[in-house]
Amino acid sequence: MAATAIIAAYNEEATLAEVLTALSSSPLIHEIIVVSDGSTDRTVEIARGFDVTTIALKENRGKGYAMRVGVDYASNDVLFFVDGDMYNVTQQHIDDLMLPVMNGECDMNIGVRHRGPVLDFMHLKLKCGPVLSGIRVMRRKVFETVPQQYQERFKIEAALNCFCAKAGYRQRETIIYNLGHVIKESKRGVRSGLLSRWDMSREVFLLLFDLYLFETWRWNSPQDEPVADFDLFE
Ligand SMILES: Nc1nc2c(ncn2[C@@H]2O[C@H](COP(=O)(O)OP(=O)(O)OP(=O)(O)O)[C@@H](O)[C@H]2O)c(=O)[nH]1
Ligand SMILES: [Mg+2]
Repeated sequence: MAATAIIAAYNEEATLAEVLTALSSSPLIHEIIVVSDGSTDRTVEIARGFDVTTIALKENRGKGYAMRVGVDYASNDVLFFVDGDMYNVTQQHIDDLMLPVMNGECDMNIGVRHRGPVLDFMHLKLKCGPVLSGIRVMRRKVFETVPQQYQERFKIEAALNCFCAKAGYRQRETIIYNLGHVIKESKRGVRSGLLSRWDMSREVFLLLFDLYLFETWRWNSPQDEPVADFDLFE
């Protein structure tokens, strides 16, 4: 099975090169697509320095939309979504995430950063809170089960978990050790980072009611969205 790595990146100039270096060295990854989500820093320039497809959205459209654009351009059945703000990405991390899907053991494998034995146990075994990590590998059919109205901003991960389960596809979580990432408060400053974290948390919290209680997708058909304007560098 061939695989495409998709990085939806919004102003990730500090870490993107390291992520792309690691992905480019993996024999499991056959294509890499960077979707710059209206970045205003050097994200596009950095991506263009690698042998990858770069899609530069002219306006910021949110993470889920950027991922969807990446999926539309991907040529392969296995999709590896990677956040652009990680560091210390090793070949072992990539193998641990990719191989269960490539070997047909599951349809979606979510990479969960190790946070100590107690927190890992509460999160993954006792199911305290949703698993919202953005680093995940899946078959294309899993992404396509998500109704379009949930393929937006930070809704996408919670929606993938929900619709993957509803469709009966097999989902797995894999703990990843020693993977660093830069949090919003460091990237954007404390005030703006905290505001953005609040927005993201509120969006996901409200969404969980919709997904598991109100199920509004059953009667609300998606609105037509304006198609994003972008530059494509292949
Ligand atoms: N914040 C944000 N991230 C985006 C957007 N579009 C794409 N992304 C990318 O989505 C990934 C995750 O975004 P983050 O803001 O780091 O969210 P997070 O990792 O859940 O939260 P942190 O704990 O702050 O790291 C990164 O690779 C971003 O570059 C956007 O509009 N806003
Ligand atoms: Mg992050």
